[in-house]
Amino acid sequence: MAHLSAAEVEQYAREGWVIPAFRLSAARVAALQGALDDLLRQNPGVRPEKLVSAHVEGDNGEGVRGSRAFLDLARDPEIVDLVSDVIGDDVILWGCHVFCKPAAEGYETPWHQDGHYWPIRPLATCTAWVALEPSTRENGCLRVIPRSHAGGVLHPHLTEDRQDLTLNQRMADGTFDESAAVDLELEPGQMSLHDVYMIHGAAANRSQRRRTGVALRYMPATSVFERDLNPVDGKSGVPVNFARRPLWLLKGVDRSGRNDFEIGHRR
Ligand SMILES: O=C(O)CCC(=O)C(=O)O
Repeated sequence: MAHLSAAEVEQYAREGWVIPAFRLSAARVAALQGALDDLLRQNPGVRPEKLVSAHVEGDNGEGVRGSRAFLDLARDPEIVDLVSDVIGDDVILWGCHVFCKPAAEGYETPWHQDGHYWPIRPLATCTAWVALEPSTRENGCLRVIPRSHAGGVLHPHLTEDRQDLTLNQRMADGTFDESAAVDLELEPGQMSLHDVYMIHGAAANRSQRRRTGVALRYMPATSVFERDLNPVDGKSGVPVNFARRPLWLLKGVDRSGRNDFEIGHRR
C-alpha cells in the first residue's frame, strides 16, 4: 500500500500541494504512454490539452472518445490511498482530464483556482496530477502559489476570449503575488497532489518536448456533486456535461447520501 508520510500530509495542509515520494513504475508509465498515444489517435479533432473525462470509455458525452486505461489509473488503489490521506476515508472519483501540451505550440493554462469551475458543495477536491512525460520549466510544468488555498477563499475570475488557452477563466491581474510561484517539475510516473482552492497555472509549451499530465479528480463523499450547478456557465473553455458525468465511489461510503452513482454509467 502507498501512503503519504506525516511530513507529506503536513506539507499538503500547509502549502496546498505536495509531491509524494510514491511514483508509478517504469512499466506502468510505458503502458500509459501507449494509452496516451491511442487516446490522441482516437481524438484527432480535439485539442490535446482538452481531453476531458478521458477515463470514460468510448464516446464520453463530452466530445472525447475516452479510454479504460485512464479509469484504471484513477482507480489505482495506491493513488486512492494517497488521496485518502488528505481528504479522508470516503473517496469519490468525479473527473479526469488529460492535459497534453504538444511541443512548440502547447497552450498556456492561465492562473486559476479549480473550485471556480466545479459544481461540488461543500467545495472540496484533491487533484492527483500524474506526469506521463518529463514536466519541466521549459515545457510548461504546473506552477503553484504556495499557501494560496489557506482560508478556503475563491477569488474573482475573468473570462479570456482566447483560443490558445487550456481553460478560459483566469485570476484577475494583481490579485496574487506571481513572484511566489513554485514550479512543480516532475519525472514520468511522479505526481503532485493539489487542493481545490490553490492558485495554479502553467506556461505555454514552446519547447521541443511534449508535456502530458493526467489530472485525476477526487472529492470526499461528505460533499455533493450538484448536477444542476454550472458555475462558469459554459465559459470554461472546455465542453463539460456535469449533469451526465459518472461518479465512482472508490473507498468508504457516500456520507452525503446524495451522490448519484448510476447517472452516466453504461449498463
Ligand atoms: O496541466 C495543466 O496545464 C493544467 C492542470 C490544471 O489546471 C489542473 O489539473 O487543475
